[in-house]
Amino acid sequence: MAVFGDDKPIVAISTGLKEKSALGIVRVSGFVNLDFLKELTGNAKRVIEARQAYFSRFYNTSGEILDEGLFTFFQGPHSFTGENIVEFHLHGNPLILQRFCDYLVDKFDFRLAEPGEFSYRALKNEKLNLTQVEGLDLLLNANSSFGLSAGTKLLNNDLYRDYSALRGVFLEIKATIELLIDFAEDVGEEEAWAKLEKDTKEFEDLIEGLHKRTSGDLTKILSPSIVLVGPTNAGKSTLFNRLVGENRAIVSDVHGTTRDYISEYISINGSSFKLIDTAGLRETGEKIEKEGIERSLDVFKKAFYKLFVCNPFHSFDFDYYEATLKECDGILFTHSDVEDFESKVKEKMLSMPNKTFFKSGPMGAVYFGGPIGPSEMNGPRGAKDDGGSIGPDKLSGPMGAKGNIGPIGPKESGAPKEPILEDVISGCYEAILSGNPIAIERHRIEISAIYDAFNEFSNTYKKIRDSAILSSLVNRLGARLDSLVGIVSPQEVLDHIFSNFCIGK
Ligand SMILES: Nc1nc2c(ncn2[C@@H]2O[C@H](COP(=O)(O)OP(=O)(O)OP(=O)(O)O)[C@@H](O)[C@H]2O)c(=O)[nH]1
Ligand SMILES: [Mg+2]
Repeated sequence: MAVFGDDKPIVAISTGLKEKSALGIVRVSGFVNLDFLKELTGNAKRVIEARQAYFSRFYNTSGEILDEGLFTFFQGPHSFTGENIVEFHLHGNPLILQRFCDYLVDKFDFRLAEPGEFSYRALKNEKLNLTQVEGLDLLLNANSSFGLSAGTKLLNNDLYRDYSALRGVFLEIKATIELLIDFAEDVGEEEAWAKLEKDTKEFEDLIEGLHKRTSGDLTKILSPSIVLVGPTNAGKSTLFNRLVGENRAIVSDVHGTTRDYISEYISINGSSFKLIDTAGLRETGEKIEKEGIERSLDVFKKAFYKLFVCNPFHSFDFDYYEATLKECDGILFTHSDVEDFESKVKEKMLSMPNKTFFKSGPMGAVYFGGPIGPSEMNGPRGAKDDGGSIGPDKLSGPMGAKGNIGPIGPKESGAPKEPILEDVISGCYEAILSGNPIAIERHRIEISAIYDAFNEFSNTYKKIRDSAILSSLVNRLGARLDSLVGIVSPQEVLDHIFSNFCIGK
């Protein structure tokens, strides 16, 4: 493996490179002895024990103080990389940290680390396996709580254990087939076929379990987005601002106010979602608006939860919105503070597909929703069948900022219970997470390939009991397994994995 050039000692800022903060960490790895550290601390005789934090000043050659802070020595192989490491906890101004790194490079035999080079050395020195490195990558780049926990699990070898179990059964299958080739005429042949049958069944159960966990769109799982679409002037940006808790999007009564889509992260029931406000959809000949609409439809297609927002008082051409309405997950009506809202909503619903319907409170301030039953628009509609406009008095208070969307009326108002928007969304999200999806694209591809290779093996095995043919199929299966477990890691796989890493990791 030679993703990174040489084994020279490396140095990097391991905390953020741009933001000023109270503390920053510089990490060095791969040095032979602690002479540089003794010189840096201005104490050639100091005793430095591993895994002890020491406070010190750090000096340059002219005796000027570079900074002061803590340092800890980790003696290889008992370190993250498996090499000798020192971590310096310095003041978090990136200028201080950069000057410190530059000094180590100029004065001692260090070079600046490439992104991911510490992790690469950990892999090379078998301190981490490939799935752990991938877990680390997931953890550091996660945009959702699921990504965080999936990354942590990978780091803790959860999946690796499953893969190893699969490979263990595979090795049994392979050994039996080799035995069958070598001792075809032996008396033990029948037992060998029986063992093969048992192991094949075990492998099948394991790979099917893993294969099920590769279903679903990974982008939606790792970076779930909620997109607000709908006609111009529907109140999308008003709702967006309420949900993010600030006046992020421009709101106006001019049709086509939002051009480029904008997004912010919000937290719903503990999970993070990217909320996207989009350009209102309408027929237009205006070039920029048209481009904005195309982009809106593009993010709409990729979104995890697609909410169609509309003003029930607007008349709109259903043919134009038909596809979007069909594809959306829920429909939300705004302008509940305007007289006659309920009858307008009922009227509109007659021409809409049967989706989960929600209503916002005045100016998107509060909202509640819930599926509206089969007919009339079918069946009881809960709170609002009593008619009348929805006022804040009947609902709960205004929606909060990030992490505090809702709570929504019915629960607190004593009105009949209706599902609320955030509950519906987090319910959908939990449903896709309940299958414990595998969060690494490479693993998904390998598992699918193993699944196919196994099916080919298994179908052949059921038809003909020819150990030579089975042997070649089993070898193909083995190659994919080795690649999944990381026993064989082609250069481009490593390049791809490490290209995601940041400097200092
Ligand atoms: N009365 C009332 N007015 C609302 C409500 N929601 C939005 N509005 C008003 O409707 C107008 C359009 O609101 P926006 O949020 O800009 O609508 P939009 O869907 O983002 O519009 P585009 O960006 O043009 O697609 C603004 O004047 C809002 O103040 C509501 O619930 N009640
Ligand atoms: Mg808008």
